[in-house]
Amino acid sequence: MKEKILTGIKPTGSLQLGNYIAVLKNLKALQDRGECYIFIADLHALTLPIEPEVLRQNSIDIAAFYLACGLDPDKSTLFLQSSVSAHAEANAIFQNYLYMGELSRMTQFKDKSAKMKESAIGLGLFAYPVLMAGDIVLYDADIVPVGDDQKQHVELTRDLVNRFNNRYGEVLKMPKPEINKVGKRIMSLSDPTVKMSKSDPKGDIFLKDDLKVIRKKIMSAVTDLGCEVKYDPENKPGISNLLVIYASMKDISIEEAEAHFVGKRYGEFKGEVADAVCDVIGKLQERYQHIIETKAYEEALKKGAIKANKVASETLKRIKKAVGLLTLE
Ligand code: ATP
Ligand code: LTN
Repeated sequence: MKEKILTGIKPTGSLQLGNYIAVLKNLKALQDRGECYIFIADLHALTLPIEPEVLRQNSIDIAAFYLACGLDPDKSTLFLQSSVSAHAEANAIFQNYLYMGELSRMTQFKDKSAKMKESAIGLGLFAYPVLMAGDIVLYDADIVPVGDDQKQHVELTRDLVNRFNNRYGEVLKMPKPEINKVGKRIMSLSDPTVKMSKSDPKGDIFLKDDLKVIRKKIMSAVTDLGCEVKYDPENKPGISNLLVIYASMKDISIEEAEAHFVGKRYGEFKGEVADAVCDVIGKLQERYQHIIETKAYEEALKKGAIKANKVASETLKRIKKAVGLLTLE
């Protein structure tokens, strides 16, 4: 039996290099390895205020970038979360098996709600991991490739699966997070102590940035004291982040990247990092542009929705039966 692999990105903003390294870059290899369910977490994007037109455009962009990275709609299932109503139904059931205490300990919730008035924090933001747990178990996912920041949510899904299966028997499949060894958390270029993130675009490299802009951002990235190109995240967070980016673009280890830059100065180092990023992103942009022009994402999303609905509704039936909801055939 092939492994089932599932992951999603929420269309909250323009895709950035961290999204590429954590998910997009690995899509082709994942697709050759197992049965892939790759989606656009558009319901999750509603957990913070967003303009309807922006949400629509971002969703199209993510679909196009998935395809540009080599996702083949004949091999993998590409879909919009909101096209599969089982996600909302699973959410209604699973909200009773995750608790306020554990949800309030989620780092993402704490970060995103920190600057908000309590009276303005939506229930959806708080319950974000409930919907996410449903996304994962509906497809019996074995593997969930994500960046480091999402690990906690997948761990909570594992807790839910344990809790649910202890109560009702072996109903849900136990998923496992899978995180890149190199590039699990890409940091901002202007402040290497904070994560690069599409909704807080400070020092981000966007996949749609003009290549000249990307080069400029890298050349002016914050570096550290000294002049040695060395991986030392504690003392040299800026240089270490750029080394990780370089290693990810070249598909080499950090040690190999370090060895390549022995004796080179920061300026030369940054120039080579910029070349590596522009090379990868430039080619990606060409494929993306073609997909946008031909609207190839439309057919892919329609086809994916049919397959995803079929799989998810079967699992949902199993879940409903387990808890005692009548499923009349
Ligand atoms: P937002 O800013 O809206 O929270 P985001 O940029 O953090 O968005 P997500 O949609 O939350 O992106 O994440 C998509 C995937 O990219 C997830 O697997 C996430 O872990 C990963 N990811 C996001 N940012 C980074 C980063 N800086 N480094 C590595 N992985 C990342
Ligand atoms: N929370 C994730 C997006 C996401 C996801 C998922 C990822 C929603 N559901 C299921 C993996 C599996 C994020 O912020 N990137």
